Amino acid sequence: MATSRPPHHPELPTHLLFGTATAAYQVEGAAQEDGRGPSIWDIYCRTPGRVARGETGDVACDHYHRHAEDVALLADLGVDLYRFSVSWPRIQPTGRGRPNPEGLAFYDRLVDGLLAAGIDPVLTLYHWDLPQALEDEGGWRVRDTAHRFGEYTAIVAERLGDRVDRWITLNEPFCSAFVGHAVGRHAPGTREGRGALAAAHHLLLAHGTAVGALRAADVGEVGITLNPDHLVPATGSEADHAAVERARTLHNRTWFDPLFTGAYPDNEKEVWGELADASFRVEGDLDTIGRPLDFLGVNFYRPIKLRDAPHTEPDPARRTAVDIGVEQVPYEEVRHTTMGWPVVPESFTELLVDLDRRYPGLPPILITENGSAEPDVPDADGRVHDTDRVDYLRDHLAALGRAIKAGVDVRGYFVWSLLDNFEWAFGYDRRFGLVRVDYDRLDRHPKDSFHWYRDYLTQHRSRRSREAGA
Ligand code: IFM
Repeated sequence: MATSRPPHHPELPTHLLFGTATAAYQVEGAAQEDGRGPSIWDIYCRTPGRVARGETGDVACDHYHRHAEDVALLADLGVDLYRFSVSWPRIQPTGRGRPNPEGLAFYDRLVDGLLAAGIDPVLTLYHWDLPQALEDEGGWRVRDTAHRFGEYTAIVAERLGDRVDRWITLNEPFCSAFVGHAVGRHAPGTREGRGALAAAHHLLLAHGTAVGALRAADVGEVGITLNPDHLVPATGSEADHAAVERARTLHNRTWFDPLFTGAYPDNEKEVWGELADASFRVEGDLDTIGRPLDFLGVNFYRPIKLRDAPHTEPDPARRTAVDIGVEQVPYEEVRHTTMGWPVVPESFTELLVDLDRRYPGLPPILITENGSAEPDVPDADGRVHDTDRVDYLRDHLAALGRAIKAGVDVRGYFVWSLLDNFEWAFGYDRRFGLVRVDYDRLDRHPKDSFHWYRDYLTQHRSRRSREAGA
């Protein structure tokens, strides 16, 4: 049966706010300027073999110097919101002690520029760039890092709390804990069992500690950004279903259960065996972690299909936290982006509806990232006709509309990303931007998707004003 295409501009409820997102290490550059200290990503990038072609965030998009130009692009695009992250080692070069005035001054300039352009800033406190000095003391494996994060949060809140209305504590702690400490594909790049689980716990504790600091500073709305996965069993077999449940704990429940139900997942022993001893958890931690939130950020890109598979490491004592006896199975017959990710928009609806049903007390949702990496070959005039990205965005917005119709409370949506940028271990050749960045000249070129999103936002805003006037 032929599936009908969603309209070119799917109409979403007019209360929805729209934006784009970036993160400090991926766009700022100026890595050694104005007192910024090294982060774990600076060190990871310099370790041979870790990042494609040995690329680093040293220069990135040079947003640190070109932020005014980037704010002008956002104003031209017509977004309501812009999500960016603050670089912890720009504020506290060693992760502790007195703040670096030049670091704070940079975010003052950025926030003031956004507000002057009529754009509301949405600030993420941690998008993976831990000060290396804290990593040298144990990083997220140790409890003290959560307290350091609380102090850093208080500094940023004191400085920017009068102008920033939406605060996100952590971006995708799943990646920090497990991709960083168990898969080893992100900084700090280790393959651990218990260390990764301790990192997961201390990230949650850092989040709760930061919520406390943000409430004390009386800032606006506070939330966290998670990247829950839509997990699909490869077959109807019991074994594949059980594999999906183990993966659900690794990917989703580790975060959602303590944050929104006040308990740790009840199947941890089955997932991690003796690694789940959890002696790093202290009584009272769940109360800190579960402090009420004003919104939940959800990042979504693609579903994951899984099957049951033997553990890769037979000795349980030597297993990493991600060796849970599951294997990813490729999606056949759907388009894949240059990340190798399958494009399955209906899984976006399914994920959101599923989360809504599993966690009845969830706060309102902001889709804090959604987008696609595409080949983006410029034509002879340097223009990028990224129709695949436009299709991706349109189809995911339509899928979001279906989730909202099914009762999910969504308040905002951000395209990842405003600019092509440093895509972590893949370096610069995975392009997610609405705006092409020429990495030799560092100039910016809006792609077709930029113009499409601008038209979309214009229509959305005019429907909004019509409704307000009606
Ligand atoms: O680029 C990343 C971002 O930093 C976190 N979410 C996923 C994006 C695409 O991989």
